[in-house]
Amino acid sequence: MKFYVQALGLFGVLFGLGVAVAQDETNQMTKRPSYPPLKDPASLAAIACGEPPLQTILWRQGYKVNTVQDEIEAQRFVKAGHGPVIYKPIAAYGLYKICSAGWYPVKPASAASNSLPPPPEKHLLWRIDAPYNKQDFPTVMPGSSLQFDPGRQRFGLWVSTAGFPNETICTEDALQAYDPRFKPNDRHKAHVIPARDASGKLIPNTYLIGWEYSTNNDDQDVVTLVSNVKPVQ
Ligand SMILES: [Ca+2]
Repeated sequence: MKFYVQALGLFGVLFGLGVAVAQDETNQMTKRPSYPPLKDPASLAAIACGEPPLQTILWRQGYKVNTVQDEIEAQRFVKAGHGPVIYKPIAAYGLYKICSAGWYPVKPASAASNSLPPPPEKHLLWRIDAPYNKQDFPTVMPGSSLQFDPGRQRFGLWVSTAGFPNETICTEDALQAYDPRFKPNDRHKAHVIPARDASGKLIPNTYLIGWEYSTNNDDQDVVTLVSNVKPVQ
C-alpha cells in the first residue's frame, strides 16, 4: 500500500511537471508580442483607476506608436486635402456622462484679454451617451456626425463631458484658462500623436488624440482619431 501511494505521488509529480512543460511550450508557440511595463505618469494614473492606459488602448487597436515619445506639439490644424476632415472617437475611459465633441475656428488672441483668445465658437459634431464612456469604439448618439469641412481656415478640436458642465477642453492649451478648475500648469489636455499602422508606417495626415477632461491626467477620457489634417501654428 505504501509503495502504491509513493508510486502514485511520483506519477503525480511527473505528470504535473509534464503538464507544466507542455504549457510552457504552448505559451512559447502562441506568445503574443510582449510590451514593456508601462511606468509613465499617464499610464500609472489609468492603472490606478482600473482603466487601460492610452498606450495599451492604441497598441491593441493596432497603432504602433509610443504615447510618451511620439507626442507632438499640435494645437491648431488645417485641412490637408480635398474632402472633409474625419473626427471620431475610438475609445472613451472617462465619466459615465454624455461626452460631446466638435471643432471650432481658431481666433487670434486679443490684446484686450491679455493674450487670451476668445472662448471657442463651438460646432458640435458627435456625442457619446453616458453608458458608453468606458470602452473602446464607443457608439455615437443619433444625430452625430464624424466629419466636417472647415474650409481653408485654421481650426481646433474640443471635447466636453456633462460631468463637468460649462467646461470645454480644447486642443489649444490657452483656452483651458476658461476652465478655472485647471491650474496654469495643468492646461495641456489634448495629447496629439501621429498615427502609425501596425507595421509602424505613418498614416498620412492622421493623428491620434488622447484627451484629458479632468485632473488625474490619464489622457484617455476620450481617445479620438482625426484625419485629412495638418498641424499649423
Ligand atoms: Ca480616464
